[in-house]
Amino acid sequence: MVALKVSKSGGLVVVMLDDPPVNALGHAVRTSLRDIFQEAEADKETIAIVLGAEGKVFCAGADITEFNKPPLAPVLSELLASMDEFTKPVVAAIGGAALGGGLELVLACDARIATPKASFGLPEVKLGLLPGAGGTQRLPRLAGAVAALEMITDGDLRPAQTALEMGFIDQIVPDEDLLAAATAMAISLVKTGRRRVSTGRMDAAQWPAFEEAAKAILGKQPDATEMTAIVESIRNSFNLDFAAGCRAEQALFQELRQGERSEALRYAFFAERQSARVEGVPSRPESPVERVTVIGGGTMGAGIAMAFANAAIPATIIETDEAAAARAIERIGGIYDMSVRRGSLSVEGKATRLSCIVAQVGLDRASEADLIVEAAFEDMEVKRAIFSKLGETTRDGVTLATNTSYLDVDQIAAFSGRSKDVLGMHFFSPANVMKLVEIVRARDTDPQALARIVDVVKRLGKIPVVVGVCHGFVGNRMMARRSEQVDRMLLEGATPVQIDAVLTAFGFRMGPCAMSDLAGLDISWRMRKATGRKAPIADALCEAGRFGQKTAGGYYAYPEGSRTGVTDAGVIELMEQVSAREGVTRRALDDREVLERLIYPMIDEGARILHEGIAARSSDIDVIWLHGYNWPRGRGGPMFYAKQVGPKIVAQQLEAYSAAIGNASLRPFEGLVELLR
Ligand code: T1G
Repeated sequence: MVALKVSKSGGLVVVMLDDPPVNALGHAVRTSLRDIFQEAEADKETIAIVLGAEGKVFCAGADITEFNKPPLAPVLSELLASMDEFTKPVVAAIGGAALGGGLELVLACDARIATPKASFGLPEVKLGLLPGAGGTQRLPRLAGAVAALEMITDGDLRPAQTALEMGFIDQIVPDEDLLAAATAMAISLVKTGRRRVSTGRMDAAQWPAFEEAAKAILGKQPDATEMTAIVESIRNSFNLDFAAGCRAEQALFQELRQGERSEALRYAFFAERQSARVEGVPSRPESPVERVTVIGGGTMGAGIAMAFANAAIPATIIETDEAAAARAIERIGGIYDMSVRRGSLSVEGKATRLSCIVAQVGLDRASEADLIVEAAFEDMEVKRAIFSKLGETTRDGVTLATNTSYLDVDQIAAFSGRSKDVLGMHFFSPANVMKLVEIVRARDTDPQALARIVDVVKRLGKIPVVVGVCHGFVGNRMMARRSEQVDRMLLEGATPVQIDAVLTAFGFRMGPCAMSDLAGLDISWRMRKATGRKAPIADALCEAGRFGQKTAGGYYAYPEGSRTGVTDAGVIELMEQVSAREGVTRRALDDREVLERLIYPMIDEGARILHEGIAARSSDIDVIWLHGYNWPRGRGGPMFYAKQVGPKIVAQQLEAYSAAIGNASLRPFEGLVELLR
């Protein structure tokens, strides 16, 4: 039997899912399950079935790779519906994660026995879908409508104990007793008869609480089509009988499966898992990182040390003097205190993590670690002093990483005299929270050094993306193209409100003007001055002392310390003056032009980055934008979006805007269409 291990003894058939790595219910597995169930049902000697699984994951649900194609029979909903016709009980023995269709499979069984390691979830919502094999009909009938709604709309895991309290599993037993307990339950059901999830309608008494909960959830995410579908489907469990409810659920599922949003979310799921695979780099390092030293205990350094401590990897912060070292520990303590107050960390958890961090003075103390991450001031002379010292004082094979966000990593590597051990680890602020790490592969970086860093970034629970050396690497380099157009469009007549509204309507949590005000306009002003680049509007704001929230005014005004910007007539006036000075006649820009001029130049830069080999795959670029720059997940990423819009359209529009405003920098890269085909 493909992907199944089957054994028979004394009228009992034990079916073990066995399709590593996650027992996904692909076509072959579904076909085998159908065949073995039919065989067992027809076999007079068989009295009951126990369904278990090999491996740490019980079943990750439907095979997501099949969703881009029309479904092949038997589809899961049909297979599970056929189980309702059986005359013999089926008992699930769950010793790992039962997710999506995997949970729906066990809900279609007569009883569910789990171990403490088991967990349960319906994460379809994270793929822009709803459960499509009876989950929205069976779970409410077992756990109640409100509890089911919460579980299906948040898509998060529930541990076995919670599942028992919610009422959709029957028993928790130790690992070693799982099969025996499931067998005992099966035998007892042979005597008492099958237990089916009721095919009747939901108890109407639950309706008011359900409607109230549904209203709250829909209010929070009005655009998430899958949320509306989930609510509608659970509503059907009140208004339709079971079979009709399942048919309606399947129709909603197929509709969402073919939608752009789910396609983008599924793409993101696989892109995130693929980014850790790097050509020429071993998937397992010979010597994994066991302890780290972080040079600099400022905002980034402290966040980086916390990221390691949160993964129980000891971190030593190196500072220039005792006071700075004490400040670093104090800053970290303060951040953990906030988490404790918010209830996302226990007091014990804080103590454990803090015990993983020490702060010391002097670069000589750095050599104990097998990875050193430099997070000092963004100045090449500071990098030279640190890396030449580290090159002398640390042993061969210790990986030396720089957290620079734009400086030349090859040059920094040369300072150390050990360039094979040097690379970039570009964390995003706050480093203890943001999931992305852009790993910058320098000219001479040893593949083993890369393997160690890709491995340790995954152990931090973060997403590694390996990129080449260029100014701003991938993310900031593409962001620069967007910022250039922000300034240009403000010069031509757009307003900060319009630009931010267009991008938030597209799905970003914050627009570029509000984001610059939050980060501080003076940071990029300093960089422009250092590299001789101009941004007439932003430069004028900075010359007027408007650095953003920190000066109570940037693109917006922030009266009385508020953190929400309001339009400032003074800014509009200043922009009109700069336009006049620059000889630009202001005009009204429509939202489509604003959106396309914000996003298409980034896509163009992404194509250049691919062409230069700075990024290995367009999906890597998308992962960087999803996890480093809050690109809306339901849009997949800039390169994925380009494919949805059509690379030809992107190139044509860039050509058109370049001609219309006489701005050569908007001209598309000649290889764009071919590269994104
Ligand atoms: N389909 C296809 N491939 C899958 C898969 C799935 N459901 N789940 C994982 N993989 C691949 C993954 O791409 C990777 O491949 C490898 O397995 C290991 O995964 C009808 C509609 C189970 C918690 O959303 O959350 O059921 O990169 O690296 O960290 O209602 O995978 O090695 O080539 O993530 O140990 C709903 C998705 C489907 C669960 C394991 N199910 N999976 O995490 O390993 S929709 C999900 C996960 C559905 C029904 C509906 C995690 C995991 P590769 P991994 P992990």
